[in-house]
Amino acid sequence: MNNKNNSIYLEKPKYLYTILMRGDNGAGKTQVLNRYVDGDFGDTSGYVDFKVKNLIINEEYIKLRIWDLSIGCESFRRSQAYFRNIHGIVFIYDIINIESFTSIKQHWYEHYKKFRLDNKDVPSSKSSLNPGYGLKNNIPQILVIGTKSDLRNKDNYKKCVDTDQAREFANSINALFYETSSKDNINVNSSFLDLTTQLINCTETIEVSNNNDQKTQQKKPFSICSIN
Ligand SMILES: Nc1nc2c(ncn2[C@@H]2O[C@H](COP(=O)(O)OP(=O)(O)OP(=O)(O)O)[C@@H](O)[C@H]2O)c(=O)[nH]1
Ligand SMILES: [Mg+2]
Repeated sequence: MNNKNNSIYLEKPKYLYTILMRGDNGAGKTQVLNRYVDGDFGDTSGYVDFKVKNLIINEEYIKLRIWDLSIGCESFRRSQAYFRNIHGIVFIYDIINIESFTSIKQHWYEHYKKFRLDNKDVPSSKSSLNPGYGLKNNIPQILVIGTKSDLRNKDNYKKCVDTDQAREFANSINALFYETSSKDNINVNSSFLDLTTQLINCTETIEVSNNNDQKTQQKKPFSICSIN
C-alpha cells in the first residue's frame, strides 16, 4: 500500500457499513471473519462480537463493522434487535453440510424476513438504527456464502450442497452468491468486496447546490460514528 493510501486511514471514513453474519453453529462464520479481517485461518474458540475492516475503494476510505454473534447472547439473538442497524447481511452455510443450507432457507432467512415484515411500517428515514438506513429504500443488501469449498471432493461431491441450487436460492432473494474457502483463502475477499461495492452503489444520493446554484449529486452521508 502506498503512502497516500496509508494516510487516508487517518481521515474519517467516508462510509461505515454494519454487516451481520448469520448461519448455523460450525458453518464457518468466525473463520470467514478471521480470513477477511485478519488474513488468517485462526483460532475460533474466543468470543469476539464484531471486527472492523478498513478498505479503500475508488480512493475512498470505507469501514465495515462485521458482527459475528456466534456464542452466547441467546436472548439477544431471539430479540431480533441485531437486525436493527445493519446495512448488509451475510448468510453462511457449510458446503459439505446440507442441513446448514436448509437452515439458511428455512430458519435464518425466514427470521430476517419476518423482522422486515414486522417492521415495515416503522418510519425509516430518521434513525440510523433502522435497517438499511442511508441505503436506497432502506433495504439491506444480502450475500450468501457457501464455505469450506476446500472440503468438497469427488468422493463426497453428491452429498454436498449443489452450487446451482444455492445460486438459485440466492438469486430468488436478490442476494450475491459465492462459494469460499477460509482455509485456502478462496473468494473471501471477493465476496465482501462485491457486497461493499453494492452497498456503495445503493447508498442514497442527495442533491447539493454549489455557489453557482448548479445542482450536483452527492452520496448521503450516514453511519459515520466513533468506532475505531
Ligand atoms: N477445511 C475448512 N474448515 C473450515 C473452514 N471454515 C471453517 N472451518 C472449520 O469449521 C469449524 C467451524 O468453524 P467456525 O468458523 O468456528 O464456525 P462458526 O460458524 O463460527 O461456528 P459457531 O461459532 O459455533 O456458530 C472449525 O473447526 C473451523 O476451523 C474452511 O473454509 N475450510
Ligand atoms: Mg463462531
